Amino acid sequence: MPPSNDPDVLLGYYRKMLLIRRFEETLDELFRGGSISGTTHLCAGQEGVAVGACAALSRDDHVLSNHRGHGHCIAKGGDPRRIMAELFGKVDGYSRGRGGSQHMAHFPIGFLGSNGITGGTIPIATGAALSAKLQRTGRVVLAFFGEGAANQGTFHESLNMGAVWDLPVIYLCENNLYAMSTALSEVSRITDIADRAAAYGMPGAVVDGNDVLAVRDAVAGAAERARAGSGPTLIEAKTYRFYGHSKSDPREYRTRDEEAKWRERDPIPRFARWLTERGLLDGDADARTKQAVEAEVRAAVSFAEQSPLPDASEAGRGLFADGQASDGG
Ligand SMILES: Cc1ncc(C[n+]2csc(CCOP(=O)(O)OP(=O)(O)O)c2C)c(N)n1
Repeated sequence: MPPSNDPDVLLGYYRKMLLIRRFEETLDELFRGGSISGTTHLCAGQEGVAVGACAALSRDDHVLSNHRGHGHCIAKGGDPRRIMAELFGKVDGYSRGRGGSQHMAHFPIGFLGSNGITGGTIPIATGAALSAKLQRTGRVVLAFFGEGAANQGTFHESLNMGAVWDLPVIYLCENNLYAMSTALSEVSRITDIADRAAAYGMPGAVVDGNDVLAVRDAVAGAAERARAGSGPTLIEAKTYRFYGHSKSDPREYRTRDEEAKWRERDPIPRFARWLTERGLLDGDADARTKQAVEAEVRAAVSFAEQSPLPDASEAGRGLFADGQASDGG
């Protein structure tokens, strides 16, 4: 079924992108203020990819997310309160406070987990797609990963296997130009990761990652192909992260001028303009949406602050496949 262009659906994408943006900006403030420890990788600037991709999937479909995963989780239907509680290390977090930013999962919404291992999502998604195929669940699996991860050996092995077995998997590369401080141009003779699809005999497509509808439509096409039993697709979404790689990154490897140019392509105001031009959004509705989003993020922070710390006896739970493994709950 092609994606819906019902006004409420479209406004829903806008709201979700705003929610992810405010969630990430708030996290940045909380880290700077010392309320949260550890590290984090913010996805501000890349909301169009998360929301567009998840809009093309059903709740039952599976998503694998990387270290830059808060937006993926929210886009797949994750509750910002529980994501925030996980970041605070509290018991109401998706991993009961033991995983933090890079290790949360919630199986009921098809979020099979974020993953701190660069490239780690790619083989797991391939395995989940093999399971879906063998069990005939009709599910599609989507792996998010960066262009840096596309140079891991597991990228090549997994895509080859996914293609040979016609698995229902979508490999979605978020090319934000830099892997930590390394520009793609320093480590690849090609500029489009999607070109590699030809080597495995699957379709490859480049899409504007800052255009939520372009991402949605590309993923919808790939999902249809996967469900029809025709195998995987590699989609490369060109995008940009507005913050540094992680919490402490002075961004010396890129210019402020380049950053300003990408800010002009910010997926959120861009989609707001698109909605406004079609009479679907006006100033009042925009202000109301932003207020509601702000309230939702504030509520997530209060929820996380009030949630208890886990009991010390839980520290070892979910570490081993001992029957007490995490339920992804
Ligand atoms: C196997 C492995 N090697 C190295 C790292 C350190 N590391 C963390 S994020 C990152 C860069 C990932 O870049 P990319 O895949 O492009 O994603 P982005 O951060 O740009 O979203 C690296 C090298 C890691 N986490 N895992």
